[in-house]
Amino acid sequence: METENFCKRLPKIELHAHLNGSLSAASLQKLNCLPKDIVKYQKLINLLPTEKSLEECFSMFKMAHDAVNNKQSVYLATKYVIEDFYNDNVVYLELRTTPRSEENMTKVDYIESVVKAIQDCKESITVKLLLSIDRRHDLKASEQNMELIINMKNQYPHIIKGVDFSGSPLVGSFNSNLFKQAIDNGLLVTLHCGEVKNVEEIKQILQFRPNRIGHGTCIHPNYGGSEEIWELYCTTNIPLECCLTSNVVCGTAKNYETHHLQEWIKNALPFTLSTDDKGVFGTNLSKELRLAVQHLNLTHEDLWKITFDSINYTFATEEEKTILKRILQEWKLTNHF
Ligand code: 6MZ
Repeated sequence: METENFCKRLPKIELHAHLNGSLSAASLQKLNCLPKDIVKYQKLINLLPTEKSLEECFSMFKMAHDAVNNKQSVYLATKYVIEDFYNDNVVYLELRTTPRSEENMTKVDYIESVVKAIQDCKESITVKLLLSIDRRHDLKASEQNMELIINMKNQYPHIIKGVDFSGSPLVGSFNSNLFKQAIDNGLLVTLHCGEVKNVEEIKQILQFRPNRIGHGTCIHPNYGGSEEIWELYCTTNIPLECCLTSNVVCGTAKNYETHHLQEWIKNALPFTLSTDDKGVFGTNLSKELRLAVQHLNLTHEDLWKITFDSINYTFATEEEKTILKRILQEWKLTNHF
């Protein structure tokens, strides 16, 4: 089977997707996003990677936030994003989003609209929700958000599975006590870690031992980290959510060939391939897998194994994991690769 076809048809696992960054231009159009904003969005997607910076990428989220600002649009946005992943043969999706209040919508309304769209999802795809704590918020606001997240998790324990720590890595700081509360209340934790150089914070995050980390760009000494934090990371066995295109487009990785994932591959460390913000970065999971074959010399067998192993890193139940493993095994048998 040729690579494009293989990557498209493989039943895939997506563990790092931000809801509002995952909206395609077509979905934004359906959500009545202003035409001038859509043009800007598409132009940004088409710029050469080096022309963009992390800050420019972050300005893109405002467009989606302006269009997704009431219960109905949050519901629809979630549905569109799930449909896109389903159409790309993603069988298990962890969607993450930052609870947001707007003029006619409380944070509870926001979360409930996302949950409802997940519950109403008819396609054969399993979707779980992770709620994000934004780095921009101060400790008091983050504590209030964490309290809300814990309350909502208690209401929807089969859907809300975890907490994420995200937002511009250029602001804010990590607070371990805050996330300890999440763990104490039965939530799993994934933390954006080392998207930019910040040895001290990376050390704090690794010592906290989250269930997964996102990006991990600047941990290895050759990529702006240090021997100490790399060695620490290697002892933890924490799976990395790797977002190739996001890192290249944001300029935090120079290119695909020299991407820091090479260190994970070389040292047989656990990782999963993800899209991050497929709308903003004009990608999808099939494409991310293809890029790993093209630029990082992974084989089809490697992709199958990475996907299969990713099942163990999900926040799904053991029963759900068993079903997903069966899907992958059956697919391998029927496709003889
Ligand atoms: C860190 C990111 C991100 O939450 O409104 N977000 N945080 N690093 C990244 N790498 C590029 N990409 C997205 O989705 C958009 C929000 O996700 C976070 C940012 O806080 C952004 O505002 P939601 O659904």
